Amino acid sequence: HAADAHRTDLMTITRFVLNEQSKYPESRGDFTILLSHIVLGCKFVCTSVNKAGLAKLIGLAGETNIQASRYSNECCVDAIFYGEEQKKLDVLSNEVFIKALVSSGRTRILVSEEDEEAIFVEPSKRGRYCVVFDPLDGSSNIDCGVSIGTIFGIYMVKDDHEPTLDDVLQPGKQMVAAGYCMYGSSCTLVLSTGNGVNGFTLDPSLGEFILTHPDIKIPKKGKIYSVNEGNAKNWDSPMAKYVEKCKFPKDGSSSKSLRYIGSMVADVHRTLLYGGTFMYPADKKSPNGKLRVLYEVFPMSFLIEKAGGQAFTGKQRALDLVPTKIHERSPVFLGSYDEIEEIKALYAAEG
Ligand code: AHM
Ligand code: MG
Repeated sequence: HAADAHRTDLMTITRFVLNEQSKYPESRGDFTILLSHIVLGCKFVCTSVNKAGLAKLIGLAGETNIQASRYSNECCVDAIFYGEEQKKLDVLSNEVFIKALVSSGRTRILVSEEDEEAIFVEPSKRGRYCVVFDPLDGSSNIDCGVSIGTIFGIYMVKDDHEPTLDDVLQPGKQMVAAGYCMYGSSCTLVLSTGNGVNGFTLDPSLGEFILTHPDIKIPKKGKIYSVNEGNAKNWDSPMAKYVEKCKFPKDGSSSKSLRYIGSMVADVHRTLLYGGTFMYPADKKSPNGKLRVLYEVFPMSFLIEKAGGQAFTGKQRALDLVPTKIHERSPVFLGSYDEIEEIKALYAAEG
């Protein structure tokens, strides 16, 4: 009977968030509407990512479909590009999210990794939420079909003042929600609205995200470390010591495995489920690391903390950072609670 209920009583992401929001009597349903627009963006990008490999196969990349149709079956081309000029996937994803977010009527300021400037939503379409996002992260993995993803964080603006950049230059701990969608072997959306972290998998036949990973908790310890070790010659000493310890532990524990995809969403997803650490440290060449505070470090740190892990910058709790520019970078160490404790101790020791 239980299995039956499971098959016929589907917990979709919308139903899940509606349930959560009903705990707050002041809730107006705005968040649910905003989220459903984000979900639409994720579904669209998922479909586009899945078609991208096929487009490559028939030799379309970088060409309009008029040129392309010279080489291949026209009907097939139209089916893939809806008669539009082909856009690069990251550009296309950015457009889709911006249009979905603005048309929700629930947003005020948008910050995208793809746009130099923040987007201030026109007054007639304004709402209470500011959304910071990386529409398609992991660009180096796009062309070879490795997992990539969308990352987003959401702030709520309280009063009805004129929006200013300060509305989004807020520490990550002020976010009301954060999440990512991974375009991998399946399409998985992981979300936290403040209490716990939940994962939903797209059922392509229904076009709905179904709750598949309820109440994700990151293991307290981990057996995996994840970092671009090619940068090791430029690391600082606490970082070098931690990785040395992962490889040659002196306390009798077994050495850790290295896993690094180079797609933050995929690397963080694995870290959340299996435990361990994901690190993009500062190094001599990039004193602030590589990853962006607002739409990469904050949302992922928010999720990791809500799942029971920790996120650290090398100096402080990542979610305490106060960004001064929308595209600011920060080093980040995130993962299992005990692993990050160790990294914090190594940094503290060298003050
Ligand atoms: P991108 O925004 O250009 O895709 O860069 C971000 C990505 C992250 O997904 C990933 O964690 C990191 O860059 C990998 O960087 P590197 O290739 O230096 O290891
Ligand atoms: Mg990025």
